[in-house]
Amino acid sequence: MKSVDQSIHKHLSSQPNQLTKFLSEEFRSSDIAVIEELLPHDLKDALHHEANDLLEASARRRDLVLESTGGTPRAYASVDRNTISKDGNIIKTVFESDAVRQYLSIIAGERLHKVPYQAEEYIINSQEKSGDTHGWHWDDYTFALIWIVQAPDYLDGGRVEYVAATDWDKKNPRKGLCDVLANREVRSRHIDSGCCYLMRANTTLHRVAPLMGDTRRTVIVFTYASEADLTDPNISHETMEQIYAAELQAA
Ligand SMILES: O=C(O)CCC(=O)C(=O)O
Ligand SMILES: [Fe+2]
Repeated sequence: MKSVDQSIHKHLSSQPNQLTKFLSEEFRSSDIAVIEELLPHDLKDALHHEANDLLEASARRRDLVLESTGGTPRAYASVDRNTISKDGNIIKTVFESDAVRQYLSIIAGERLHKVPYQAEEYIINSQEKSGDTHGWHWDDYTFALIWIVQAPDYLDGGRVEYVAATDWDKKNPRKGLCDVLANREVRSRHIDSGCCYLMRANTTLHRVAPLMGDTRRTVIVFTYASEADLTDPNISHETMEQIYAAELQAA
């Protein structure tokens, strides 16, 4: 898919320097940056279409509580990485794009790498009914890029809530989580459809607040590794192993 990468490269080369600088400052100060125009419009439309088609064809409900993140819920429909890779095209191509990774590396101020754990490369999640949520957690790898395919109505929850500069205490996750929530200010943002956001996800506690109405929120999540992640012996994948147990066993 060389031509797709070329068109992304051309699009990103034409982004104003001021904007890129603004995004990198936003990321440096808050560990999260919302990007409106990471892709040309036709490609973004195709990306969203593919996510909706795959969801319709292959979504599976996840309804669990994860002890590894402090006993927090996951309640949504999702499509796993291998199904997206097998039945899709654009999501995989955008994930693999060197131009996207290079641009995000400028914003992050350090190099982003392809994640060395395939199951976590890209997934589709959709909170689809009242109460659906992606509960509090930290990610395994440093960077997450989340594409908002469909945002919920403003008054119906589904906001991204987060606390930057925090650590996942894997030995005592419940206590670690409660300590952060007791002592730190939680930030909250509605992120509109058509945008994506880059987050320093291994040291930013985050969740998608429960939906409160008959609305829907769909995202595509890309995971990237930092240079340090590539040799970090403490990285483990217990949340993925629980959420995608059936798929991982089948593979
Ligand atoms: O849906 C979102 O905005 C965040 C998703 C997320 O945190 C994750 O998949 O690890
Ligand atoms: Fe996450």
